[in-house]
Amino acid sequence: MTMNTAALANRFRIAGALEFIETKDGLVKAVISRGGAAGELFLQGAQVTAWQPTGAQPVIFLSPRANLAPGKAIRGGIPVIFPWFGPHPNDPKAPQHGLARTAAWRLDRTEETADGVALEASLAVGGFALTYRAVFGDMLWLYLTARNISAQTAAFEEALHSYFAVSDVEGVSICGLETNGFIDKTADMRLGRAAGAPLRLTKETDRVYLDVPDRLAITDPGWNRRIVIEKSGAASTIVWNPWPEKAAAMGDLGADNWHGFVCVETGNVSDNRIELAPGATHEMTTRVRLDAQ
Ligand code: TA6
Repeated sequence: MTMNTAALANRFRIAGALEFIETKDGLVKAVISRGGAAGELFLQGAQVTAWQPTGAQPVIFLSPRANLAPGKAIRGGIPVIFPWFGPHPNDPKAPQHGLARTAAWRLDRTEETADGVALEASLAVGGFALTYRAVFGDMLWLYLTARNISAQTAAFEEALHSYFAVSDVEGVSICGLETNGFIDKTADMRLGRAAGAPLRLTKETDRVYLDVPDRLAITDPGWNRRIVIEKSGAASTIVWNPWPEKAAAMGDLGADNWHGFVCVETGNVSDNRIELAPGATHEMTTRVRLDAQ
């Protein structure tokens, strides 16, 4: 059951802090503003598409060519990837990156807290019950909980596929992965060795890092800031930028938009996938904040 925008606003709006609007193609998004901080979340996919703390440049990138239409994956923001990451393991017809990002989530609760404006949504998918809480304030807090509602032990992969806005992807460096090897998706899944230094992107990059530390940072000299990503319950990090050639072939991105973002994704994928007994739950959290350089 989907509620129309008016009914949603009636039930969930918070005067001066949270409103609901509908895009021309009929998608509903929550628009958050509080004490100068701003944010957006689409109910389709429970997808954060904007977060900007007071007085700062945007932290989340949304492609200017993104499809904002029902059933289409939105290019940018923070897609929620569940219950599989990448191509389906044995069904080539199944959509890339699972079902949650194009599904209609149900909004369950909104509130103002000391940390910011919070929205809670839920979705039943693939034998799991998901709840997702996003809190928009001076920091961005994300909590994804999965409960196995089937009668069998079951496994899933998950990721918060965050597109972080940067001044220039060729100028940033990523700290926290110095001692981790990776699966290189640009080289037939070959294993890459730990670099021993912060990661700089110099070409198309698509890497899965396993068993990573709980704190990473993107240093951006162009905007004189660091985006700090702290997480729990998430053992994998994925780093991605398609570079110009692949970006040009993506209708919802284009060769003019690849420079302004880097994906640094929090998740549990590949050997870090999660297995849950019936009735068991798993929570993955991410907190994003800005540090001056
Ligand atoms: O997270 C990196 C990745 O898995 C890449 O392989 C690339 O395909 C990217 O996701 C985007 O996937 P999408 O299905 O949104 O085009």
